[in-house]
Amino acid sequence: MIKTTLCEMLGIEYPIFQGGMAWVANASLASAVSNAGGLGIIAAMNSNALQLTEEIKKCKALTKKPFGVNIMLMSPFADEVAKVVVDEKIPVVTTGAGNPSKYMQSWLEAGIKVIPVIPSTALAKMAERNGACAVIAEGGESGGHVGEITTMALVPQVCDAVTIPVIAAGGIADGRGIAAAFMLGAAGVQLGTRFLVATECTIHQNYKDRVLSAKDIDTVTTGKRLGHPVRSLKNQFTRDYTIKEYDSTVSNEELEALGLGKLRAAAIDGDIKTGCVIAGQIAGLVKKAQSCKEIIEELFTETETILAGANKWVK
Ligand code: TUI
Repeated sequence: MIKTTLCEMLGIEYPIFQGGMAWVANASLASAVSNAGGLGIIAAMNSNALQLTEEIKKCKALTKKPFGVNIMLMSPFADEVAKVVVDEKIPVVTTGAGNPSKYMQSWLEAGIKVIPVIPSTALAKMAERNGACAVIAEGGESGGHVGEITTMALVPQVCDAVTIPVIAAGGIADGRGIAAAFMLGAAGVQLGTRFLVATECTIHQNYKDRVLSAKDIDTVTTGKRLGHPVRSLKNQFTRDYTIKEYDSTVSNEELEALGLGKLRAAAIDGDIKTGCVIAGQIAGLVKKAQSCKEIIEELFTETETILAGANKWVK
């Protein structure tokens, strides 16, 4: 079985995180991933302090294994949920969409292991200086809010820039991707898109079906004009948004308003036409629904086979 330094550091069996996806990563999904030996992560994203506390309690009832919470730093509730993770003694916090510096001291004093998502070497170095125990280097292949650099280019550069373990994210959905991440120097991986179709993932079936039918070129980013590009599956929403994004008569405020509530519409209500169906570029590889346990075991069986030299092209 593949073990890395991350397993020991976090008390997990497999060096894999489930991404803290907004409107997706709830107690059901996070507990299933943790019970399967990975690190399940609850997304605080759309929750206020009370809602996050409830979700954490549900997760604690469903697993005795460690799980994490992801704090989306652009969330209007970031300050209040930052306190919840301390009160609830969450062992691991990941952050996204910003710089977590202002919360680091209180989290570290509470004994929380902090693992920020970073899209550049500069932010990785800053995270290490501020006490992060690892970083998640997320390439632009990912779903959701994305940076410019691809996983292939970002991961080895981040590995050279810091001494703490690096977790690779973006464009990984099978054992080939995990093996490649190890080759680039990563100590673990974070997957989002593959877990969207997990049986324990409670999003609307329409969303899951859309991911299962996705092809390689089906994702697009929108929102670059506002400085926050978001990758999702092409649909009526992305077409309308793109037209308005390139129309100078449309104000930034109008554009912001256009995106409001669209992820919830897709994930909860199943509106995959005018909602924002977030998924990464690797969606085209995701072809079957499985339990989190099946997904994780299959991923690492494949990884082991590949790392043992079973690549058919190698002479
Ligand atoms: O955060 C994500 N993925 C997300 S967040 C999200 S919700 C959202 N909706 C509309 C606009 C923006 C967000 C949906 N998916 N992944 C982690 C991630 N973090 N990707 C990129 C970053 C990031 C970007 C800038 C991390 C740090 C950062 O720092 C900038 C700075 O200097 O503060």
